[in-house]
Amino acid sequence: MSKRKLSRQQAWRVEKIQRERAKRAARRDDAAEQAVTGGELGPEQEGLVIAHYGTQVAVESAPGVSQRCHIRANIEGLVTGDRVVWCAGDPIGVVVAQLDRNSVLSRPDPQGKLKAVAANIDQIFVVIAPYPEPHANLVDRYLVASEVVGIEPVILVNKIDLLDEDPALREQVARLMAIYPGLGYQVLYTSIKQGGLQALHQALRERVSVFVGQSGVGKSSLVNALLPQAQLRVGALSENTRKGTHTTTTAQLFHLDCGGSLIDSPGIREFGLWHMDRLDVEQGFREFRPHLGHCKFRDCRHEQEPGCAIMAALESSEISQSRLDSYRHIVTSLELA
Ligand SMILES: Nc1nc2c(ncn2[C@@H]2O[C@H](COP(=O)(O)OP(=O)(O)OP(=O)(O)O)[C@@H](O)[C@H]2O)c(=O)[nH]1
Ligand SMILES: [Mg+2]
Ligand SMILES: [Zn+2]
Repeated sequence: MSKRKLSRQQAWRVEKIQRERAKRAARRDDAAEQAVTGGELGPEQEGLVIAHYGTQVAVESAPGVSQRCHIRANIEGLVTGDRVVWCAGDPIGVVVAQLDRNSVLSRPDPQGKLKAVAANIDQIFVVIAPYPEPHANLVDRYLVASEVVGIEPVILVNKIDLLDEDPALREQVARLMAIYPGLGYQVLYTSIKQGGLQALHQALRERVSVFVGQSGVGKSSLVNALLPQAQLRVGALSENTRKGTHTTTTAQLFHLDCGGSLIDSPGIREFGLWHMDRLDVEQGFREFRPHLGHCKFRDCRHEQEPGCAIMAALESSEISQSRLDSYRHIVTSLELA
């Protein structure tokens, strides 16, 4: 549940949204139950959810063959990438069961409630760009989230063509990214203007990947560059703020020629980790792990306690100042939430 306190107005809005959601769910259940009991459905078969449209999903039985489906009342929180049992119908099928997931990426919604974004994924591409400028600690927040759910993250810096015009910015990006390869994270650089997406193609091969990141960093543009037939809508940045304009509204899965699948997801405003506590965040900084449990005090916060193993690792350069700062920043943001 949310640790954030809601103002009265926010609370009222949340309640209104929940009432509307309940009404929609009741309508949806009617439609699904009618289809199930109406006897006009095909046999049960397995399928893959490739897109989510509010109360319905698109389910694929084989690559390129899909149908819109209602969702049976007892199934909650289906997301793109879920494997399901479904029955074809005319014109709309029905999802009758959800199969187990081997992984799920979630994030808190604006009310702080954890919501799944995509299921059964092998790797998370954290997409950033010079513009819109990354929020403070955004990459580390995503890395922590990926580590905690055990899905391999890859950092993807897009729009590198913009760095050609600005050597100071190029320097800044290089400095920000320098630390990650040494921690074992792959960092890729791309531009849809300059081509050269071979390394990205290679990294996507034979795996299920999801693009996440701020609105406007070019996630959908990259999908279009990799797979022109996807024809996803892309949106220019706002002229005033140079921020994204939330163009993609639903996660959608595509099959790539190289054998992998790729899920494009809606950009986020803020990637909070409100659902985590300090111990999760510690574990999410992978270079901290060998040192955790070795501090003098069991509840050490790694600030200025004597005998702190994390501070000792900082002294010996096994942990960098910037990652320790990032850890502290994230933990403080959790405490303020
Ligand atoms: N210069 C440059 N612009 C790019 C590049 N990739 C994307 N863009 C532009 O960035 C803007 C945003 O692109 P989108 O693909 O809509 O971004 P998104 O991450 O999908 O955004 P949301 O769907 O809102 O999350 C568009 O104007 C694109 O043309 C790039 O490599 N270089
Ligand atoms: Mg998009
Ligand atoms: Zn410590």
